[in-house]
Amino acid sequence: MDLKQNDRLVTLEEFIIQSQNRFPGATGELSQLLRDIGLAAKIISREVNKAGITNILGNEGSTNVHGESVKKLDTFADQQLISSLERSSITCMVISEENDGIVRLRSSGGKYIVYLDPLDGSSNIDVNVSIGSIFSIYMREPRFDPAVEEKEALQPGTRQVAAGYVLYGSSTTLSYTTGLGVSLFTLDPSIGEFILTERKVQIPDHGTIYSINEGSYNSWDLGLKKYIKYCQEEDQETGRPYSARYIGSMVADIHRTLIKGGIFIYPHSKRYPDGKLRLMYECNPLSFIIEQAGGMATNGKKRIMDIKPDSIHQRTPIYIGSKENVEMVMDFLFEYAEEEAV
Ligand code: AHM
Ligand code: MG
Repeated sequence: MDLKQNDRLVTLEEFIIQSQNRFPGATGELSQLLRDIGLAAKIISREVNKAGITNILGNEGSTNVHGESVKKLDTFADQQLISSLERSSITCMVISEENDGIVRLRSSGGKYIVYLDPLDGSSNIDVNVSIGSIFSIYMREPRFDPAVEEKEALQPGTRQVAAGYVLYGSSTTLSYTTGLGVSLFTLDPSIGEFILTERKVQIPDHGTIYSINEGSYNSWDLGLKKYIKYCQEEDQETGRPYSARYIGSMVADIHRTLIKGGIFIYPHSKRYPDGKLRLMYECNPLSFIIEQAGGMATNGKKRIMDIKPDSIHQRTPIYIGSKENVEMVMDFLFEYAEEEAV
């Protein structure tokens, strides 16, 4: 880990400015946007850490657009991120898990569109388990009229200009990419700064952890059932049986996968025919991160970031992680799809 540069710590702000300086024509707007998200993340981190001692835990009493109960912290995180983005006038539209339609910001001339999952894994808040925030950034296409429309936000993941996540765990970490590798920062609460912990994170090509909610086993496709059995069989050469780890907060499960390797799967099932996780503010940004670190992400048939979105809240199955593990599960899905079809 390259914690220090010239023997001193590098903050998120410095790192963003240094990165921007490598591109002489850069306007600095994307850098500002990333700094705005960094600031909101620090405020959310503070609230998450004191959630147990203030009265912020528990249901707010409403349900979000997907019929799930909204926790107070979800709303808090949503508002912090949106107001932080509003301040610098470079974002025209926000799409967030907590809001049904698009949120038009006052700066309708801003050239960025931001997708947010303000507090992912929120069912884990009450039990003091890691949760996170996810963001995904696109540019507006110049051909559109000044009035911001939802259809402008329906861009495939390959068009993301930046994406990242903040994990509120035993420490708070922030990872982001602008397409030039993944950088990882850790919040030092004593000085209130995110400090660079790794400049170019690489996911191992092969990992020995699989991560899936096995409660839905009976409604999986045959290929997936066979793959999970394969993970559980003994084989010294490939390190099997693999370990099973499932936190139930996608950000936390992906962070572990990024660092240790392995595979995270949320497939389609009887309960979730299109998968549970959202394409635009969960799967695309985390796929961008994993791909930039050398991993892979598919929906079982095609690359996640190549999916052309039909709606801002659409769901997708996802198979994501170390290249060799994802390729292996794809082989199983392909082989047994034929058998199931017969
Ligand atoms: P959320 O955005 O409402 O928190 O839901 C998404 C979460 C993911 O973080 C996690 O991977 C998944 O739901 C867990 O779902 P399940 O409880 O069905 O395993
Ligand atoms: Mg979520």
